[in-house]
Amino acid sequence: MKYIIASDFHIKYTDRPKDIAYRKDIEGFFAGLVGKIDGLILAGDFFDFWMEWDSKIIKNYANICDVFRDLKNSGCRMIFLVGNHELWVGDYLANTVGFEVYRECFSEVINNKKIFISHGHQYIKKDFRYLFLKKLLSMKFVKSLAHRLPKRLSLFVADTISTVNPNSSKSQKIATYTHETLHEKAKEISSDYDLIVFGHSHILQQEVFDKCTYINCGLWEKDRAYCLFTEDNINIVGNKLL
Ligand SMILES: [Mn+2]
Repeated sequence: MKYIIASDFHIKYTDRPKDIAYRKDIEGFFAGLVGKIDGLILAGDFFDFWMEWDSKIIKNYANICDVFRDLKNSGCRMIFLVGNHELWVGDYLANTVGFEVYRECFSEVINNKKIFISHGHQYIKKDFRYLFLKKLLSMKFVKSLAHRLPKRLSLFVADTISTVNPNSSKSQKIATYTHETLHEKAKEISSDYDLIVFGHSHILQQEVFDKCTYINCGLWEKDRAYCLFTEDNINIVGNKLL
């Protein structure tokens, strides 16, 4: 069974030319996988911000959802791990696109290997910005207010909140801490698994602990890398190689 595991695409819904081009590129990448893979696992933060209103979604995410539906219809198993940028994922991706949606982690034996996949943000105890946002976004009145505001206004607020300057020294400190914490976590549970994949750190990594391979797919925009997982191979590859 040929599986692809990838994370942290952080696709934005905005109409900036750069964001439109990035979305198109990713739609093309996934369209190219139709009929070629048996499983797709998205390990979190595929969307930079997700919101849904009953059965409606952000319109600039409609194309990629169509591509995912084509993948699903081609017989591909679709698994979606919710990242910290997607806390408002509701039923749409499961009911309308056909993903199996997991909020914490996904673990199963596939290709005779025991795998453990998680976005990983829940293991980062000292990321106070995330903890604050999580608390705010889990409040019922915040969610209901956001859903009653005009769409454009809620989306503008969301875009402002979710945009972080990755070069600030504070961001870099959090990035290093995140990277080290996830590496430690993987090491700690490595004796129970053959493959562990986390996202969130945005730092591309592949390491073998005894018989367990730990992979972090990095940041798609920068690395364009995913984990290719078959009966006889586990590896990070660039998207040009499939
Ligand atoms: Mn994340």
